[in-house]
Amino acid sequence: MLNRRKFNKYFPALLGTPLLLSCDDKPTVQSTSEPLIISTWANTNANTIAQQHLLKNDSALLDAIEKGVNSVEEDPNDTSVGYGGMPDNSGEVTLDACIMDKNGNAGSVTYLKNIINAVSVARKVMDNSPHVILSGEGANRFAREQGFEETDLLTDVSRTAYEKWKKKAIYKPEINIERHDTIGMIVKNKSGDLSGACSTSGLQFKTPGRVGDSPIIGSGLYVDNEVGAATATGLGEVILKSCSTFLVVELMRQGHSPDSACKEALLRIKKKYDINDLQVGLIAINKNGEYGGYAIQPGFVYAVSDAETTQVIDSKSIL
Ligand code: SD4
Repeated sequence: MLNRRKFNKYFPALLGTPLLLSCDDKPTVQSTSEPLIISTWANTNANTIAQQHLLKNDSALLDAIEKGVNSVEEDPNDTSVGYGGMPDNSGEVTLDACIMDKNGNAGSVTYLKNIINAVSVARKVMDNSPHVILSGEGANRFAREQGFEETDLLTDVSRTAYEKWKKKAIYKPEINIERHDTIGMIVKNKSGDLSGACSTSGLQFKTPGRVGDSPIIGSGLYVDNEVGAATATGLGEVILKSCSTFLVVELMRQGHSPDSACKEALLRIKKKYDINDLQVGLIAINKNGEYGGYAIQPGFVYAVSDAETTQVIDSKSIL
């Protein structure tokens, strides 16, 4: 079947999408009108919110990203992020998030409890503290000082799912079945600047205290305003051990297209680890406004918006 991705690949001229060749000679896709916003999974609503903010005020790059990501954190139906996120094996929801700007500044929270907008706390860490990462009770204390309210993040749906899981209590991350919809969002505005953010409740039924890739700069998110930006989703443990998003940006610096850089970073994971039972999805944009994504397994999608359109793209995969 000729899906949107294949159509884009084979008929770019018909879409007014220029075909570009990078040093790796792979066709890649370039946005036609900026801002360019791409997010992991089908987070089209978050993209649209960011897009509308940027169309009103192109320089408010971080506000646009924060508001887009907040919408997913506040959505009870997204069981991998914020309110309604799945708990750890003790029944508690704990959140990881980070944000990185065009100047290389970053803020992050790990193991945050009872606060819906983890990415907003991460932004405060970046803006209002001398640190990059605040964790656990220290992150909560800082958030309270910054005026954030605490609330129960469990919903009836996530509580029931936890009670059901507890009967057997077997921890096993599942590929694309557990709603893998951690949001990583990376953006290039009209002025050509890059920034990004990532927010998650992590893997469901994880061990209390577990921190994944999402709040770690260079693993779940990396931005270099000279080169490009990348963000990740999937099994955080292998992403952490591979510094995957830092690697993607460095590969783009060497001339790889976003698609090719994401693929190469996944092949590095494949070299060291048994990847048959795990999923990782990577997405990237470069300074020219080219974007791409790649996953280990089929089934990963990402949302792409420019000034006019939003589409969900089926990612290519190495398996
Ligand atoms: C983690 N990478 O905590 C996250 C999980 C994820 O969609 O992406 N879920 O390991």
